[in-house]
Amino acid sequence: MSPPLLPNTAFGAAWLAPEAFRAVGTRRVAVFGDGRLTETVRREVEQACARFGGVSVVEDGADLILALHSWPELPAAAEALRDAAAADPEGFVLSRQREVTVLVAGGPAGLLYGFFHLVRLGEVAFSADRPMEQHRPAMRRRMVDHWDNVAVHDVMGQVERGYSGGSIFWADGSLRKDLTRVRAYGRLLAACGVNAVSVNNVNVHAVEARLLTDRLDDVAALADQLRPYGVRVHLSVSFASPMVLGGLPTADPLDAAVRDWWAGTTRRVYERIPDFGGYVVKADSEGQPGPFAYGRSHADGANLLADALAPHGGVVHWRAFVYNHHQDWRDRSTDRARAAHDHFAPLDGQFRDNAILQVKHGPIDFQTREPVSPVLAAMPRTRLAVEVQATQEYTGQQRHVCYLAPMWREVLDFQPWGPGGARIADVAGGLVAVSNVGDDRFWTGHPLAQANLYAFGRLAWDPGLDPTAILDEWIGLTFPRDASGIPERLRRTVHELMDDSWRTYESYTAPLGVGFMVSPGNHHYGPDVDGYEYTRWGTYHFADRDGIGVDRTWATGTGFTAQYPKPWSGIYESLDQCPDELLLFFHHVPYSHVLHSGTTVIQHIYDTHFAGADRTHEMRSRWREIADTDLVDPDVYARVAERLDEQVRSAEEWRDHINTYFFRKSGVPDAHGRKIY
Ligand code: GCW
Repeated sequence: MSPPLLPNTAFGAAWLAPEAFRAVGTRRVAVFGDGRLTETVRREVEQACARFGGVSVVEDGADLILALHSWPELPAAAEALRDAAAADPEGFVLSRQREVTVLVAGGPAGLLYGFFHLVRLGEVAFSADRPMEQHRPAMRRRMVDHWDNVAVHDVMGQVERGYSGGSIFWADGSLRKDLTRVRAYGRLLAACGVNAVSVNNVNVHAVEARLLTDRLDDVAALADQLRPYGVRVHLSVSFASPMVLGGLPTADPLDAAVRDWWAGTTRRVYERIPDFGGYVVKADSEGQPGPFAYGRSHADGANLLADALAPHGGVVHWRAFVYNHHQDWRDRSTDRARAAHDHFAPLDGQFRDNAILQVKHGPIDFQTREPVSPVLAAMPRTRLAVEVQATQEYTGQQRHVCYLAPMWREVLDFQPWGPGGARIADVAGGLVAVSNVGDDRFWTGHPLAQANLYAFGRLAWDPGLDPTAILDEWIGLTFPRDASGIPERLRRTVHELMDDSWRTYESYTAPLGVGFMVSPGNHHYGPDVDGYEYTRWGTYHFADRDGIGVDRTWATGTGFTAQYPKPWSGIYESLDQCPDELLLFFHHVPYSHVLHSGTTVIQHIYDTHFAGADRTHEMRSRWREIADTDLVDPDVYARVAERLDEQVRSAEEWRDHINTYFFRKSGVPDAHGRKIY
């Protein structure tokens, strides 16, 4: 039996709690425009007004005007903003004009985003002295990728690396019969600015491969639900599709029959779904088929699909996650961190305009702390998207509180060419998150993990936003409140739990950027210091009795540091300059090595692990303090409380494994004599 289709608690409304619509819903609102998305906005306005006593009016007497800049007869108050609004079809201008709050959008999508911006602002949007604001998205492509399987697959379950139950799209091997929740999802995505979704796993199994051809109706049904919120549907496709679906003897990207097959298949997709977004491809990666089998490059592979999509306005997201997953751990010359740059940097300039190279934010694999991938600085003539994981595969699997916006903000702020140069946010035109939602009644397993998806969308829209401010927005939109707003005490509690939770998580898990130390057999949850050490996956820490870390310098190591432009190649190369938090990613050092912070590596490991585990106790205490209040729904309270118990248990387990392991390796006692086993 599939779990309930609609979230059955107040929290199921996520960041569109009905109460959040009060400010708009008490106004007299006039909407000028037509088309599908404008109709969506009209319906939203009507719904809000029906709840809070506002009315939908024509121009006269309006205290809120929402308008498309292209509307021929704009009221005078909106006319003044027409030109400014024209700049971007997804953007909008908001201003107080003649005592009316006026929002004029550059296009239908802008109207929708503008409407949700008003909801976010609440009453302050109507204050008399509010200066004019102009908004447009920094990133054109703001996408959520689902690793959802149509059918349940082996040990991964239905959603690969999913910690929120089953898929919201698929159940029991078919499309869900009731898609109400998909529509609610589209609405949530629009409200944080996301405009694209891919609906199946990048590891494409046999059943899912057929979505492209004979199960296209299912994809069309999903597109129908998401279209009213401006979200375009994409499919993950298998590079071997011409063989497995088309019966051809090859999938060679330069073969004429293969090219025809993709062109014809793609044409049929667009006949069925005219606004289909395009494809996502994981090729030559962890067993997925790809162009290497034919001696072709990844540019050949990506361009094959780009050419099929181009006549219809679609794009291909081609993933750069290509590495040898059959490495011999004894082979010290191979470095997985180098792989994406080695494969892709030489291809810069060879990709079509509608091919987007989708690059994981770090060179390895979504670890808690990694340097920014050097690929992002090496391909100025290629369209790039940065991929992050909202699903918490390596950051606590939605059992731990781990607010990821501070990490993502650091990635987006990184200046590969040094201070004053461009940031990652300037060189990437897209941000993609692996989804963290499922059919769980709170959407994300851990109720507080909703904030990660919300923050993702907001950062893709504006990478300059402050993570704490985003969290504040999320709190304001999510928790129940009365007319005077969210109680201050609740706000404070949630901030105390979440603001620094990423750094807290980092402090009790693998130290100083070395990564992994998780169990391959336990789905990457919990500590297993040597879990990956003698495997084929290329993720090693090389701890011995004297020291730890991976020498990635060009002087004595794998040469990975040389993949960065200056000044970072030099900074990472230098033991003196390398930032502490990435030290073991770039260098193998003795336990006695003194960090910039003044402590030795071994003492740092002990200190951070004791402090991190202690911090989880504090987090739990903060939450327990609101137990007997009515600040949160009891169901939400209980779920968070239960997960915090697990976080405390797990953080102590991490602490004791890591500390004991390094004490036994190094023989160096803790300077403060704390308990190590
Ligand atoms: O982090 C790893 C995951 C795999 C995933 C892969 C990828 C979808 O452990 O489950 O496969 O990354 O990004 O393709």
